[in-house]
Amino acid sequence: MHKIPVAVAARSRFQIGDSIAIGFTQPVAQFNIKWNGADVPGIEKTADSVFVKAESEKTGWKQIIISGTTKSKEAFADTLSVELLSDIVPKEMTYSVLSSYPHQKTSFTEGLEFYKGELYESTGENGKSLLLKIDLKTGATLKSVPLADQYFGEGLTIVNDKIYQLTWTTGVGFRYNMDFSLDKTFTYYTQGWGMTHRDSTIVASDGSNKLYFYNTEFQKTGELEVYDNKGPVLKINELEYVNGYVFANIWETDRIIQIDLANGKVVGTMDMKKIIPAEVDQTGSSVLNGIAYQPLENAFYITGKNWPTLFKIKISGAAQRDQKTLASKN
Ligand SMILES: [Ca+2]
Repeated sequence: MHKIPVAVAARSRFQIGDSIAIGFTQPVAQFNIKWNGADVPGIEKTADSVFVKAESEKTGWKQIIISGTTKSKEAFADTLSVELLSDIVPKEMTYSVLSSYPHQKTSFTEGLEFYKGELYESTGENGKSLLLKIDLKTGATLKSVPLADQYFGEGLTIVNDKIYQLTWTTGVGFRYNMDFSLDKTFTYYTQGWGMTHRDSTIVASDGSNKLYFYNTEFQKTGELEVYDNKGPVLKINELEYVNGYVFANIWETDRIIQIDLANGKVVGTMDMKKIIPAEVDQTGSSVLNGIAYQPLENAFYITGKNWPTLFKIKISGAAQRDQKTLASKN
């Protein structure tokens, strides 16, 4: 059945806090509005429209259901999907290089993380993909395990002495023990891009604007849509969780963004163009990718695919979670 809707909106994209105008295509006797399944507290009315305030903690797609009866006594129920953008402008972050270390040019970096002070890396490309433990000072391989040729290695994270590694398009991931012996194979239903974790919740990206949450058995527990004030931020790649935020490489750009994990808003953005080593072919696939946070130094280590260098940097201007607020909420 195809029916002309009674309730309509002129557009679907709004910022959090905006007033969403809903018009009626015919006279309405009475109506009720649900915002994501809940009653809407404040509805403003004019002669031919109602206004719903786009109240939401989180960015992303929301649903408005308007049901009621027209003056010609016909019942109606219309659904409007609206996409809520962030209501804040991301702050420009800056960095300073503290030191630089060698990075293996054969490593097509897809994951980078410190665990108990030691550096681990996951590399991609079919037939060349590896899980690596790296000597930070020399860049040399301390331990490695290859992936079978059909797997293109992607994100890496380590939780409770288990190493998790994604693959790009096969929907298969690997969990290893700290000696690199295979502990378990798991599956998921998106592409595999970047990975990090908050406590024992694994956070993964798939090249869209979404972050997916998994438990340590890799069962999905939730997802988050990431937006700045202009729209969805696509191609979220390698990830690093720090104090309530996720820092992420955006594929095929020289940018790292800071995402508030509580609401999906991009709070910071940083141009890394100047850090790209001179010998890196910027027309190819050798893009910035790889962020690892070292809490003991409050420093980030960043590199790129096939880059000769791993940089230790200090980031300035990043948003900070109020630790007191965090504590009182828990
Ligand atoms: Ca990382």
